[in-house]
Amino acid sequence: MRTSPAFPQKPARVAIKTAHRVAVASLLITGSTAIALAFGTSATLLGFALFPPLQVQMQGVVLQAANRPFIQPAIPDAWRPYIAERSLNNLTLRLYAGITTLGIHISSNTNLATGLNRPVYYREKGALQWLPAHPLTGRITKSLPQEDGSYEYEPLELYVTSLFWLKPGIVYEVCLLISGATCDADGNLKVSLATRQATNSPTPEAFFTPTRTVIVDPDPAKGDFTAIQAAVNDSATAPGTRIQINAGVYHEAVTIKSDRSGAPGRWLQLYGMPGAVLDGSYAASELFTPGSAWEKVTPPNAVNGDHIYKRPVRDDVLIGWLGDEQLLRHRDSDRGSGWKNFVDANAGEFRDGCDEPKFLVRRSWYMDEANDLIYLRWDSAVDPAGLDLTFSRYPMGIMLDGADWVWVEGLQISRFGNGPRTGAVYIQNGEFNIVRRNAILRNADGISVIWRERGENCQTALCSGDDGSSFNRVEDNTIDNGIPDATLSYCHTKRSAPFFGIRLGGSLGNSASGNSLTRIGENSIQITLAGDMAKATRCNDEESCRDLFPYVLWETDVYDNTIFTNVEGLEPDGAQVNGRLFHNRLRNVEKYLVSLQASQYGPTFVVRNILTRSEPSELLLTETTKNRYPYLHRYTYIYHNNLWLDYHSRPLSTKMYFKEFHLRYRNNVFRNSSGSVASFDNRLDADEEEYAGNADLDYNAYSSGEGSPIVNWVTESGWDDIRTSSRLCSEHGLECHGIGGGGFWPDGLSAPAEEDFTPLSNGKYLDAGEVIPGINLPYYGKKPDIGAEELAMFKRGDSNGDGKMDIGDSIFTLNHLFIGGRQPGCLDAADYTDDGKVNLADAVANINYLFLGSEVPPSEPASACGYDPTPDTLRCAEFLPCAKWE
Ligand SMILES: [Ca+2]
Ligand SMILES: [Ca+2]
Ligand SMILES: [Ca+2]
Ligand SMILES: [Ca+2]
Repeated sequence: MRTSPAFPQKPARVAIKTAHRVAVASLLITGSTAIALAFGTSATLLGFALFPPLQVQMQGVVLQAANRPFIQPAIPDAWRPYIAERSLNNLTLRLYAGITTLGIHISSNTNLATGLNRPVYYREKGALQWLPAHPLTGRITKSLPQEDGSYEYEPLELYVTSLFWLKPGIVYEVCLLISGATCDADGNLKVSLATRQATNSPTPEAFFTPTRTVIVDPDPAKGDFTAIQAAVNDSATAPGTRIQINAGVYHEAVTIKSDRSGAPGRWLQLYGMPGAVLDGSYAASELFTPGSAWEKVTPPNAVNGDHIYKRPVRDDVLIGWLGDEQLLRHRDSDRGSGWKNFVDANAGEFRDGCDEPKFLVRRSWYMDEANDLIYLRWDSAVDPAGLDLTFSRYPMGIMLDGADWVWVEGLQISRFGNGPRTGAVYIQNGEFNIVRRNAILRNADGISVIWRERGENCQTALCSGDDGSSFNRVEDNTIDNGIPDATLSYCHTKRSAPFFGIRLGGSLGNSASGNSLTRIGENSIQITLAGDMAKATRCNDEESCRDLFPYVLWETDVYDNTIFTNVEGLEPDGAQVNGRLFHNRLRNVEKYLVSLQASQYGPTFVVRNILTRSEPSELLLTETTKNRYPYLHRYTYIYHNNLWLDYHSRPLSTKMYFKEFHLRYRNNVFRNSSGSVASFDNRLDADEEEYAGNADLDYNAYSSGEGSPIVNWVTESGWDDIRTSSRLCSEHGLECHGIGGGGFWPDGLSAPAEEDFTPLSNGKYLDAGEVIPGINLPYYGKKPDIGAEELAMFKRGDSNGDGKMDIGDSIFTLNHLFIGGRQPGCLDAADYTDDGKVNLADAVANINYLFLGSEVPPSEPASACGYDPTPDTLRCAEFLPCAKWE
């Protein structure tokens, strides 16, 4: 029987690792009589919120722990617990903390079904009015494959999955409407929770003080160990140990298994000092068979001008480099069938949109595993003996196999990837691990966080870990796979090798934030269960399709990443619930900026991302091979993104081949300088009785080239080019509040060419959006602005944004200017003199006015909330005293 780390199952049937089950409230109630709830703190939630990059920390209470005790750390005074105030018969409520959000999942296997398809409301504690949380209800029906090949269907489980952005420092009440029409009626389920300001949080380093430090140094005289693995393996290496890795190149692959785990709050830390390099290279001189030489070969069907050389090797290798650039391996190297295609590019088919056969990649190579030969193809006559070739000896640089509480920081990790599952860092079935501030350069894959089931898909050596792979953090790393510009295209790299930047395929609460990714080759950041897509292609009927996705990923956050000069951007394919991709910047991504294809559950949120490219590119949503995934249920929400492109034939592409399909766009900016902005393909599959639904678009802004359609509406009867949002509204009921269309109007944003998408206070984007509870609160002015940025109102002089002007504002400004203090959330507010600069003069003018008799008040707006009347390069992103929360 399979196990699932995150999917709720009947406890009697499943042995699961429960440490990651956060703030689980299993509310087992008979009639109206509440049984005692066991309150305790959740170590797991605490761990996840350790160093909040945004605004919120949360502290939870486990209402009922499952079959393992939770570790209970001390509760900081300012934190308050979740409290369940009402409960229901045989109902399970889960509160899953995201970064700034709270996901709520409610399931029941009883006949409460009719009571569960209900909205969730929230409010600040003490407020009179309940606000609807994100208006979403989801349903998941699940089957479990049995050992004899049959399926056992669980009773219908219904989920309410809800979401809202949390405001810091506030206690919220959350209400699930069960009984009656309002939350105040008796019988509803209520929970309260507290959030905490992040600004007073300690730095990450402060969360961990090593109890013991050992030194790894290439020079035995300078350290305790000369190899990292030896330090890990040492019997004295206990939780809380920092393994300090001094400068030097370490030629090894490091494996950390569960028996070397850290402990809650006491990580096992691999801490690289400047110059510490973990290197997985296999020098050509080591790899080639001794005494051998390159030999030029001329296959009869070789492409004209190709120069092909071969040489015997002592080992199979799959990833190679020429200098610092990755040399694309022929895609069929490890399948034994590609020789013909390697030498005869004309035999290859053309991919869509590719102007070369997909198999033709100059400067590529082929591994003949059966005969231990490497073939090198060059586009000119070179002597390969003179090339600076290296290959990867190991699949993974640092493998966490079931290990928890391991922290990897400060290392350069390079030239790993020799195998089907690869990565500079590979976390498998591990929890609370942190991979932070590393330079992940020239590997096949960057960082993988995966959960791997035991059984047929598990290679024995890699399956020793626990179930579950949760609450791992991948942050502030630099990842560069070294794909050379000449081959950095979808036509060349797709399936040439597994090139991922970051792959989040773990169980619950994994995140990737603040990473910088370039020259990746395929998905920059992917959210998926390993094997999802490959399995889905074999999904031919409802029963087998359900079998393919028995596991789900909960609460995966991808935010504040920078992705530039890549083939593909974000790819949330898979079986996630509450996959959230927000505040990312993607620039110059060649093919798919955001690609959503197969997804069983949803919701997936794509919020406030900025996507730019001056050459063909697209935000591709939900295109699939016809009828490939007909049984997937999905909820996708596209809010407040800027898609700013210069020509592509289908920048925003949507096809609808889903049985249940819920796709909603709100408050986005879609711009294409020429050509259509979007295509919506409504053609029915031949064997589909009906297509699944419709995209729901409203309050979006369109601009396109003069005379270009804003939307291609595609049906069996052909393409309809729709050039105005009013026609979208009148004919399809879409975009009845949309703006734009029929022309190219880049005005209204500060400086799009410089990627400054701040709305102008007199532009079309200001206050043109729709309030989406839980998503775009707070906002400023009359309504939320359209696009990724909201222009904040402010009162000048209140530099620290606390609602009053006093000496604290000068101090705050001076701290920022001279001792590295936090930048004001609203720089315009700190610009007392409104000269477009924040400097000493502003602090001095403030002090003069407050204390020294100066009669020069701050420039307007100062007496009331307002926008900056004088345009400048300062930005006002946040000024809470002027914010609206409902
Ligand atoms: Ca606004
Ligand atoms: Ca102030
Ligand atoms: Ca100034
Ligand atoms: Ca100004």
